[in-house]
Amino acid sequence: MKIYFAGSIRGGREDQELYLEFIKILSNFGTVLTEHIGDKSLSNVGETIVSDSYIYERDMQWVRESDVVVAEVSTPSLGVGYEIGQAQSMNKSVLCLRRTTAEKKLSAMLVGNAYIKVAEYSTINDVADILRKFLNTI
Ligand code: 6IA
Repeated sequence: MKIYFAGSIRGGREDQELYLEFIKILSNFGTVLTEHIGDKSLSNVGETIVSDSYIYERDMQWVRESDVVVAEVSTPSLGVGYEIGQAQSMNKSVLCLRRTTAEKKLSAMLVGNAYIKVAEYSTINDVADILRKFLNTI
């Protein structure tokens, strides 16, 4: 299974260590195409060696190739929101995960969207359970 994991970059890197945990769990279910999301050295400026258009084309190709898109949405990110919308238009399965303690309320574009599954979690053990249940249905 090819998994596209989406998490905030320019939206803010506060949850970078959490993304790393997600990627570790997701790797048990298949190939995570976007391992860089958990990379500590990737700042909120993003990858500096490659151009924005290279990143855009590459990431959209990975969304096309993926079987499922899993997004951590606690830190609001325009890029993550865009990827989720594109994934929906490509008929991909989409799961969004949000910490119960996240500061901002999640956008109605996701919460009010019947196509997208949104799950809340408190601990990383909850994440493992939610992912197992969701990915085993794909
Ligand atoms: O708006 P954001 O930067 O928070 O968007 C984050 C999402 O878009 C992630 O899920 C990534 O898949 C994708 N993305 C956005 N920017 C990048 C990036 N570098 N490197 C990898 N993936 C990205 C940013 C810019 C750089 C050339 C300076």
